[in-house]
Amino acid sequence: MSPLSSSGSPGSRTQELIAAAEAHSAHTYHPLPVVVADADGAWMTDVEGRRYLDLLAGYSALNFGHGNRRLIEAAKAQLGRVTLTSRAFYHDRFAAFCGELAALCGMELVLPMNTGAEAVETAVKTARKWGYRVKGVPWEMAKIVVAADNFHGRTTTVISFSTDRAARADFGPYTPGFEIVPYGDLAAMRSAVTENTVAVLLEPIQGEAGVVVPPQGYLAGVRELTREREVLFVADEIQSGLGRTGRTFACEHEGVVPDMYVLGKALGGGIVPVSAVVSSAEVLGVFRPGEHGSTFGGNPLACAVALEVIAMLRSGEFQERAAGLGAFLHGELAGLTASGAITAVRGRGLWAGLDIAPRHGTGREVAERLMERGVLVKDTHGHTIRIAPPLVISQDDLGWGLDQLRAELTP
Ligand code: IF1
Repeated sequence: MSPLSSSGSPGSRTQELIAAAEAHSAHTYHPLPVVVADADGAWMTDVEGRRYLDLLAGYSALNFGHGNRRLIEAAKAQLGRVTLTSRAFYHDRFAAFCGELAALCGMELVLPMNTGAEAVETAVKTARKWGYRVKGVPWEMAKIVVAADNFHGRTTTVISFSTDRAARADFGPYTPGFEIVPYGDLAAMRSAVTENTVAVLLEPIQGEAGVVVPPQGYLAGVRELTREREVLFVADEIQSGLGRTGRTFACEHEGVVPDMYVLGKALGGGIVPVSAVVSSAEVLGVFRPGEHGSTFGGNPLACAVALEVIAMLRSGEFQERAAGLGAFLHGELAGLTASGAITAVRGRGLWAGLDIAPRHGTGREVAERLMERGVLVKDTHGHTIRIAPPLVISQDDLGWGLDQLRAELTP
């Protein structure tokens, strides 16, 4: 299925392009040595013509696969009409985008942005303003409770409440106003909440931490606590949302509806960056003209693509695929766990974090060897690998990818 060169060593074109990229870019990443030139569905082709199964899907930004026909058509049609107006004017896709995204979320108002980090920043500003103007928290006293090992983006404020050394070490001074508690610990969360707490900001499943699913009842407990204490429950569903876990939102697995969804990644269909904060009129209604915005936020191209994404999610087809393929994925991984090659598997739906037995090397080393077998995954934290294929992947292709993993981890 994957016609890879038998040597698996990078070709000269690949080496050339990597050297040139490293010569002219800041070294903020350590990519696998593959240079992609083309992609379709769950497959990517590199500059040497080698094919790879994409089991990362742009960290869930490509939930609908590479080159998804419906999404490409929606983008193309919009490219021929109007692509940018700025928010100084209305455009004819804006109302539908806001209305339909709000409806998908069961909420009232939408505040569109572009990247995930911007949407998280927007959520922070919204919660603070709501805290001062609605809850009545004394000025400058607002506190937001977050979880250890979170990943919410890379702006200076967002890294201020990161616990990851690399992500924050040299970038202070830090923004105050955040309280960090262990993830999954409801008692710790309860003690951290005070009358000045305006929000609890959580990933319903922690992605970067290694696809960590909180203990059963945690999200529901946070919901109850935040309701009791008049605190906003802000769910960062940037990675977990929009079908990945087998539901539209990961919060649904515990029957929880937060006060605010923070969305990104897959909302842009893997074509354009589209993010948004979605909430009630009481909460997002705090903003007045001039208080927040973005040149590109809610632009016509973004709205056109996102509208198609929303329409695709409305059918439930992708959530169902994620649930079905997810059951297959986790069944196969359970087999590998039983064999001892994997020491732990976490996740929900078509999303898994696996801890590789140390005898097989680091996650990075396993990812490099899988690359040579035509499978692309991404490591995190030493011995963990995450798997998040496009939701359009066929079960055969996924099975083939897992065969490669099994072959790699079987002596
Ligand atoms: C990178 C991780 C994934 C996110 C959640 C906000 C953002 C993200 C829950 C910010 C972004 C990314 C960014 C990417 C790596 C990646 C990631 F490993 F860091 F955690 F997906 F697993 N909230 N996640 O996951 O969104 O501003 O990037 O649009 O290279 O930093 P953004």
